[in-house]
Amino acid sequence: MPKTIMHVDLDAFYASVEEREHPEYAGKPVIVGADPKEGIGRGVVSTANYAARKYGLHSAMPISRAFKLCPNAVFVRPDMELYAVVSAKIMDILRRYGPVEQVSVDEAFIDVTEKIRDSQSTSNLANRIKNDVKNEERLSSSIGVGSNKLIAKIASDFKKPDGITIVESGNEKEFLSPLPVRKLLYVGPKTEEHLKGMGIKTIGKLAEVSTQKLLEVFGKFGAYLHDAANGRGDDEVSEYEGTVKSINRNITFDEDTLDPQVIESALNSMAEDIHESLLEEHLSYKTVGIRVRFKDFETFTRAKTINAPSQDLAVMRAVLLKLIQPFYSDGRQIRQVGARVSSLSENSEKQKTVSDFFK
Ligand code: TTP
Ligand code: MG
Repeated sequence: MPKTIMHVDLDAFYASVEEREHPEYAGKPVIVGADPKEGIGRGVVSTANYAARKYGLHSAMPISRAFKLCPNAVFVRPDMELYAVVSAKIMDILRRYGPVEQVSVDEAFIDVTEKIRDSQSTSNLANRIKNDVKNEERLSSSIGVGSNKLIAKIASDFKKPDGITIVESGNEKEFLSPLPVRKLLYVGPKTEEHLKGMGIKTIGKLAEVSTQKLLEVFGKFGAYLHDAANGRGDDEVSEYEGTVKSINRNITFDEDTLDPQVIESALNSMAEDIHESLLEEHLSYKTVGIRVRFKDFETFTRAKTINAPSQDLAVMRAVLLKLIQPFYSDGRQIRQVGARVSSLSENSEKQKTVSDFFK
């Protein structure tokens, strides 16, 4: 029996939360991201509300370009803690309707198979979920429904913002067919180019290519492409995977630098920030990582896993400092550094660290 999976994705999430908190932003373009500094700011746009998107703005665009396109927008710095709190509340709402697998801060799958009797009840249920989120959190969302996660996810993007798209079981191929191959998860610009070279632009065209051929060209990934293009995908909603897998922060320097003092103070402040989130969420980490982006945008990541889960700030700092050392001898100046903890687990009494006793 096919399952019924919903994918819920909040509309312009960070920007919508900011609008909700600041009624004075009503009707204005709102851009959440780095400080534009009158157009010379570095760093990027996290997201923009739909009013700002009319000017061509989007996530990951340099903030300086965003400032040029829309100088009169409201520019705000992200408030990650607030978004995490709102996100947790939304996930609690979704859990009323079935098992939830959280995918990112603003999106989740729900297995609603048990709640569905007919197509009428599918659309009623999707509406109810959207209304709950709207009434309780004053936020707008889009929902996609399908027999597996691949279809549900693509469907939630189909009528954004504030849309519901239901793909009936049996109609998967028909739904995907006209869409560009880029809509498939894991198909990035490189695969897109490759497929274009083979004369394949739409998912429908891709579905016609034999598995054999795709295996020859892409190896194992070819088998995935064949299944995905034919509307087949994973329908297991795993609540375990839904727990937060990592916490990270990034800092873009005002000027590219190789000054250890500047770099290490950035690492320290990110560590403090991450540590605070860990305390709030009652989480411990086992892996600490850094991400270094050089002036020319070449980017490296390094990570170290410690013996036992810890919540300790000093340990995190020490690992970050150790990981950054080799990058000083590269000679290139650094544009951006990131810090990240992963392999997170819920705290138990046993995992308490020395610093817990001195709080
Ligand atoms: P998305 O769901 O991709 O984007 P969105 O919610 O802003 O807009 P919509 O879903 O309506 O298209 O990402 C969720 C949040 O994650 C987003 O509000 C900000 C953050 N984000 C970044 O910080 N950087 C990015 O590059 C992206 C894509 C998202
Ligand atoms: Mg979203």
